[in-house]
Amino acid sequence: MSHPFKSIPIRSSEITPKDAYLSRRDFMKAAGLTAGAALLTACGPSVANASEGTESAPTSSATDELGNIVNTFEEITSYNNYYEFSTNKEAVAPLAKDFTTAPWTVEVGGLVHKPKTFGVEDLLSLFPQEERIYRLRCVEAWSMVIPWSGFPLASLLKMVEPTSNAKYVRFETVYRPEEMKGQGSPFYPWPYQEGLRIDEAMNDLAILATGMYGETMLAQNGAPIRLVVPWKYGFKSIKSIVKIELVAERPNTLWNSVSTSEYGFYSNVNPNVDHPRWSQASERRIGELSRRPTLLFNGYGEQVASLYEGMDLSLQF
Ligand SMILES: Nc1nc2c(c(=O)[nH]1)N[C@H]1C(S)=C(S)[C@@H](COP(=O)(O)O)O[C@H]1N2
Ligand SMILES: [Mo]
Repeated sequence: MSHPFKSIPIRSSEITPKDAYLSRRDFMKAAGLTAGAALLTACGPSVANASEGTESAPTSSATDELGNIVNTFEEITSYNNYYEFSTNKEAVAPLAKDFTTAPWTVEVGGLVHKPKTFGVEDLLSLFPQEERIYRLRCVEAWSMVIPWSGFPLASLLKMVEPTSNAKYVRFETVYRPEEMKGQGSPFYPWPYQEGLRIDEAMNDLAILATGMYGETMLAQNGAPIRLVVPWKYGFKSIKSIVKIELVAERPNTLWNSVSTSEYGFYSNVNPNVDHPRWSQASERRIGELSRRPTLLFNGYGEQVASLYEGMDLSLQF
């Protein structure tokens, strides 16, 4: 079995600011920049560790399996789609700054034998956290490469034992309009919800992410826990999840309710099926000047194409 991603098992106790710093330093090295430049651009509390760390740099969190360099911490945390806070990507981070992410529970139920409500800290201790460097391709035709930490969604689903009637998985974001002013907007059917077919949800590429760049996830990226489904357009990767429900029927999704003809249930990344209002053939990688071609299934076809055997990929949007 070939794994497309660098899967580095890490225990949460091992995730330190220093590791995160080293990852960023590796990135700067890969980008041909000096240590001084790395210091100036490194974000967060890690700069104090700068003089250490010649020993045991992580093998490299610097590129994905295709050789794409990871985006900077700064890029990943300052350009966000999170409509609960704002429709302006640059405004999300400041508005999400004081969002309460603890305590936090995730209710897992529906068509399962063992429904259970988990505290996020339970999930962190039950399931070993792995680093997964994934491309994120937004339906708006921009993309990033992001070093998540998290665990396979399948591990959690197996624990609650879905019944044979469970055919889909439905996810729901927290509804907290006092803290999330965007939820006051009548244009969207809050709370945000998303869904996957159960075999998609069981695919090893689908993870629940709790961290990014080796650090605890920041609110703008969907803290404390969010879905990441890297072969689908970014809006499937729902943030700040409080509920996961196994169901028999295909669930509604926020974007499909808003515009059925533009945002389908499957929404697999596909350069050959244009959005009604723009081409999906290419994308703008944040931090790069020229566009690059978009890959079918965002480059993860080897792992996921079999899920869609016999389906007409031009219709499934
Ligand atoms: N709850 C919720 N989840 C969401 C969104 C949102 O507005 N609300 N935006 C989606 C979109 S369109 C994208 S591209 C990704 C962006 O994730 P990032 O900001 O961590 O890069 O989150 C997705 N998950
Ligand atoms: Mo998106």
